[in-house]
Amino acid sequence: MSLKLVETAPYEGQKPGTSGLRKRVSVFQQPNYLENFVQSVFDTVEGFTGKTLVLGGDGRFHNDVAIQTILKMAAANGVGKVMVGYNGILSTPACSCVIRKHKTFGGIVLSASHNPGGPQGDFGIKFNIANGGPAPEKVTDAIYAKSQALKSYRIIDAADVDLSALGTTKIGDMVVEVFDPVADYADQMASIFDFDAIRALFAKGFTLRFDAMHAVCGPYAKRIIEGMLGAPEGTVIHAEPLPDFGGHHPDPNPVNAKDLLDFMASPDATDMAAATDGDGDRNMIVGKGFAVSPSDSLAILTANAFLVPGYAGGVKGVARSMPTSAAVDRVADILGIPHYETPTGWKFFGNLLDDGRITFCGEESYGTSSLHIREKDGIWAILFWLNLLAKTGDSVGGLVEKHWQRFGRNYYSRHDYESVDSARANALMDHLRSQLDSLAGRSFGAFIVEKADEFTYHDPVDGSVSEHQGIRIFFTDGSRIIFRLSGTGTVGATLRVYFDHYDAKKLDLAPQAALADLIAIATEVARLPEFTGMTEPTVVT
Ligand code: G16
Repeated sequence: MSLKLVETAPYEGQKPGTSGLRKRVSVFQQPNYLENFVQSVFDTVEGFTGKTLVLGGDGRFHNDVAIQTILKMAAANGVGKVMVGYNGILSTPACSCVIRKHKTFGGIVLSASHNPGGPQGDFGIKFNIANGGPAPEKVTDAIYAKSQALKSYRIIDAADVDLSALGTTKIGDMVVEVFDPVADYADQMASIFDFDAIRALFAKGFTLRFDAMHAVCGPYAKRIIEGMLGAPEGTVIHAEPLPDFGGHHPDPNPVNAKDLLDFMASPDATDMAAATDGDGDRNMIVGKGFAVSPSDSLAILTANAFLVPGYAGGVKGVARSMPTSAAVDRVADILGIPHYETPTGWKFFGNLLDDGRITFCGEESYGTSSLHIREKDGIWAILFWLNLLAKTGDSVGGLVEKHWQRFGRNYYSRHDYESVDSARANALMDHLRSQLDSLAGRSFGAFIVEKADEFTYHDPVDGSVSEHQGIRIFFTDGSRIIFRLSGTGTVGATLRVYFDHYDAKKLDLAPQAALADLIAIATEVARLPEFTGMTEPTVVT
């Protein structure tokens, strides 16, 4: 085994987006591309010599190749030990759990999350810090700066590690431990939720369909839901992680999990259905005939947290990303707890959680979690719902309706325009910016603009400032339209337009109908067809 210093040259564009560096697999397969980024991480973070790192991914194509490279580079850079998931598998929430439980220096997650996989699909890499959460912007900015001036990387010439054998081995002086990626996470879930009550629910004949979308959650859901909680075998479908996710798009939303929604609208529907994404941090909850809005899910979990043993001590506060509906704010106001509004990106919740300000946080993009880890957590959210159903004896639909009756309803939807030409998408945002000073006071039918701005976040814990986090139009009745460009896409630009409209009395409208006026206003103000070249969004959530 010998240590090599390999000369390299910077690649443009290795700037982490909303959640790590995500590119086409073919981009990552270029000589030294992954190596450059990994060396930039080691050159940026300090104090890892002799310490432990956690490593794993969602099993997508290139996962295995990348893991072997990272192991050899970790050894060459002086890491003391790497804990790597069996067969390279480790969900994002389980990685956060393991980092925290074993007090490691940090971890590396290989995933492009909900983006498609396979040789033609996407790949990604993300560095998580010692609190178990994604590296904050100041760290990712520094990694990017290093990548743009990189001249060489360090790697050890060694044989590949057998990831299909649990136990320890060595590369040079570095210990490699191939560990069971489910065990610690499953223990944590059992310590939060009332597993006895959920077991009793299944024993009474309650039915669930859990779609793991051939992504990372299959082994977790099999062991926890079918194994520990006694749900019948076959409850978890698409349970085997596949490098191309079986050709599907592992994004649990009404478009990419349409089969699940169709099933739940059929006479064969189970009592509840749920799906998780590529790396297991997103979740979708489905009742008979409808999907629960992620913003509502966050609000409902917060309002009912007292039914879950892990949160019986109370809720300190809540946070949501800015484009997420204000449903949880109403719950927080009634509970008398603070609520925070952060930019899109899970990394912005880290300080609030570490500072003890919040118990729950969530996003409209199908992410919900709590202070138990520092990532969003798909299976956690599903277990939370099961816990609520077990304790109340209610249905998914029943819980949602009762919530609206008590708090009113935030009609909410997100419209995505995918693969828009980047220059045109930026021109659209500039066009909106140019109107910010003139929109206030303008009437659009019954809607009057109260103010319009571009969201800047001032982190209340460390004082950091994040600018350009979305353009917001507020109306006098409390409705909002938000425009932002996604930071997770890999082809062109994805424009996201978010709609939020509150009604305390009319609770049973179809969301797109309830939001029709706001949708028309957005189309006019942003000249959507002209800039996007599309007359309809490609995804509606
Ligand atoms: C990531 C981030 C989330 C964010 C989502 C969408 O999720 O962790 O915080 O809400 O992307 O971001 P954007 O609107 O910029 O595409 P994931 O599940 O992809 O890691």
